[in-house]
Amino acid sequence: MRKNSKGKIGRREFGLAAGVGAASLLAWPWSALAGDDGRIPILFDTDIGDDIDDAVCLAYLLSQPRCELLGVTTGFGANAQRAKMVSAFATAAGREDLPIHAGSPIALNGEPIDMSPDQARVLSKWKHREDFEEGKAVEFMYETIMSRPGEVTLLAVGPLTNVGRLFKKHPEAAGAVKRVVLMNGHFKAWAPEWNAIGDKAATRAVYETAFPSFLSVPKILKVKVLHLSERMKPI
Ligand SMILES: [Ca+2]
Repeated sequence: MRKNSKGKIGRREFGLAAGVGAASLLAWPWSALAGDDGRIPILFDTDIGDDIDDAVCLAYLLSQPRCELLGVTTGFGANAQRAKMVSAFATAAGREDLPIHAGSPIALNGEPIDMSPDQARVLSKWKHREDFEEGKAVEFMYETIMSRPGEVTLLAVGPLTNVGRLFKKHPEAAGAVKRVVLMNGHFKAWAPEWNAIGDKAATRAVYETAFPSFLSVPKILKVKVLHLSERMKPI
């Protein structure tokens, strides 16, 4: 369990924050983001495997009929393991076809990311793919965005290594996304936020990039959107 300067942070707190990110995306500006078929095309970038939040978010996206989940990318170390966990969710949801790609385990400043996902210990109990190779996420993100210019919403709920690499390597992709939505930052002075400091260079790269539309959901917002819990019940 991660800690900040205020002490231990509960799993429910993290889970709710992730749900907020997804639910905010799908509930709030939906009509403006949806395609002709009424669904929102989404690329989901995650560091699933530590706290429960990203798993809640992924389950929500897989179960939400208004979401056209184009693919999932994993980051923040042990990324093939994290991709296997995404695969376990996708398989359980009947989405064996879901494109899943593992990111590079190297932060944008060149330092290796040494994080291993606690939840990988239960992988043996769940059917999943094994054929994941790290370092494939960015090109998949780029090709997906450029194949549908002006349509794709990129949702990231972990440290921004993959997202930062994407827009550093392919700056033209920044103008081709529909919207970038992050669960990132506090926007208060009391403590740094995990996703923001997980790869500081990548965070800087993303916040310095201009997008057609950009939303960063701060963790503190979770306390203001408890009413959205109704939307989480189908999970
Ligand atoms: Ca996360």
